[in-house]
Amino acid sequence: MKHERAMERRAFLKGTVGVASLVALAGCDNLTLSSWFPNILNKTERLTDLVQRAMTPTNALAKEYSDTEISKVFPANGNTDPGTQDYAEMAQNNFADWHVMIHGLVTIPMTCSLAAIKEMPARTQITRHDCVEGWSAIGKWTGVPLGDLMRKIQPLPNARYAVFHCADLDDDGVPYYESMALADCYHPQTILAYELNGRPLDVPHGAPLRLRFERQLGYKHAKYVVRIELVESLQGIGGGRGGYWEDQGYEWYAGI
Ligand SMILES: Nc1nc2c(c(=O)[nH]1)N[C@H]1C(S)=C(S)[C@@H](COP(=O)(O)O)O[C@H]1N2
Ligand SMILES: [Mo]
Repeated sequence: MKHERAMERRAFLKGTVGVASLVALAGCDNLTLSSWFPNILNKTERLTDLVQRAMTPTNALAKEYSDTEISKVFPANGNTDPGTQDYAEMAQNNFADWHVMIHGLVTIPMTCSLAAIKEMPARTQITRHDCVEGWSAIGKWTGVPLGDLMRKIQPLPNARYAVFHCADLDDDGVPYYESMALADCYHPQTILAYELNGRPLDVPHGAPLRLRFERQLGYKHAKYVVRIELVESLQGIGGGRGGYWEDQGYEWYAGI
């Protein structure tokens, strides 16, 4: 029995840890492919991923709506334009130069161009957004499931949170950021969205890439995402409470 289990386990590991995970993603550059890399491609990473998914606190889906229920107007809230020279230039150029960097406690850090993100299999969902300021709106979001990106970069066993760094700053120059538990990255409705209602995201709604973290309040849905950092602890990042609004007293867990 024990032996059989071991065999099964080996077969399982063989099946899931393949050369495939080494193949670079078109439009994405691996930031490091050093000599230690092949060692790291071992059972642990892959199992961590599977365990993370199995442990996802609640895998329940947020309610999805029909096309006819989409709000006529989807308000824009918070920062509605990063307003930096850098951002303005990228917007001018249709965000052709936009990249998102995924790094930190990962096996394969990488940067992906917007075009590369758009070439990956997409998910579309019509969901309701709830802002603590007292408004809700239903919108149709299209983007790449964050779990798919996680399976490419392969979190290290000690990664516990994903931190989303944004391109916008407040009037005091404090950058917007947010974070989620690693397990929530694998929720099927957690996507890096690039379309709202069938059109590329506009600047007020977070162009060109914003997080959709369904089942959580509006402020968790980071807009203008430029960098995703996997960390073990949220201490030392921003004000240390896991997000721009959390640093000002909002709850980190904003489940609805
Ligand atoms: N980068 C960034 N993300 C952000 C904000 C922001 O100011 N900057 N505001 C948050 C808040 S409070 C809400 S309700 C939603 C608003 O998204 P929308 O402008 O697409 O409606 O974005 C969230 N994400
Ligand atoms: Mo909000």
